[in-house]
Amino acid sequence: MFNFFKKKDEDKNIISSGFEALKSALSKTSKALIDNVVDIASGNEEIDEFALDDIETMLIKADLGVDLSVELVEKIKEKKLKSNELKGFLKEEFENILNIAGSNELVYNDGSLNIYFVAGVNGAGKTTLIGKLAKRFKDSGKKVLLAAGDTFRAAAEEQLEIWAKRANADIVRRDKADSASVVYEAIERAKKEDFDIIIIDTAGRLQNKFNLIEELKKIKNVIDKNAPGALSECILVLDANLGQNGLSQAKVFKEALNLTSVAITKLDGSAKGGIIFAIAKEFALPAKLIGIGEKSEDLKNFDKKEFIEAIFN
Ligand SMILES: Nc1nc2c(ncn2[C@@H]2O[C@H](COP(=O)(O)OP(=O)(O)O)[C@@H](O)[C@H]2O)c(=O)[nH]1
Ligand SMILES: [Mg+2]
Repeated sequence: MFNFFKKKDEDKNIISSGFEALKSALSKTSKALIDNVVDIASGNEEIDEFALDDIETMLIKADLGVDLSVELVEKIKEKKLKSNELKGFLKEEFENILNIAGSNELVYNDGSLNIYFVAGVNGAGKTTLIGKLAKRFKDSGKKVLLAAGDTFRAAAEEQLEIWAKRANADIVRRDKADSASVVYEAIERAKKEDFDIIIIDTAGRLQNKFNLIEELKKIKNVIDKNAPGALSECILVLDANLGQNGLSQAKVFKEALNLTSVAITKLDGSAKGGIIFAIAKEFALPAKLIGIGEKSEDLKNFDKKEFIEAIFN
């Protein structure tokens, strides 16, 4: 296992310009999560009951989830924190939460087939994320096959095909076929032609929860049966703008699938990026990828330190 997208020292300039892009994408999240909360209390006095109530409200509003917000406020009270200690406290807590959720490195096993199963509701940004990821893998010399498993909407397959062309990746597409059979075909082809990677696009009709979950489980079984051990990541894609709804979506998908990570899309301009902490805390699911725009280059590895720096500074 190694980090596929590890930064090299000579890329320092690229990293710093990437950091600026991240910081600007996260500016609203940073305001909601840090500035608005820290501004409630000022000076070096102990934070009083009234301020604690306001802090709790602001944390919930910043999409940290009720449980986590209440827990943080309890700690502030217990520790008898002073106003000027609040920012440092939050930073430490957020770092701890992310650490507990586990590694943020996308799993990639060199020398064998790697399957990335991508799930999430319609519009979350799955197909876009797959397109961006395919391009990154291709650019680093890997043989990439996309499986058009969202067979419900013809437009979804076309969209994936456009990304496949852009990335110069191969695609298995069978209009209106059963998604599990598309995945089966992709696995057979990948084995025969020695592909390094399959990325599976899936449907996300949450209106028909039962059917959706059955379909996803069926795909999972096809993978386990025909390519045992090849499933490198089962990724849930969440739109950052959903805030608290993201938590209920995560619950549904976690019940159906053995998720290994989340990808948070549309962080650019969203004030609800705090969802990353709520997901880490509530489901012990690490974020591994983040989307900060619609273009190929707008996919970033989730880097804890960088993320925390971007929202705290
Ligand atoms: N601003 C922004 N838009 C995004 C991002 N990721 C996806 N989108 C847009 O969100 C919309 C839905 O994305 P799509 O990949 O089709 O979602 P899917 O239904 O889950 O496959 C498209 O218009 C994308 O261009 C992102 O990180 N930032
Ligand atoms: Mg799609």
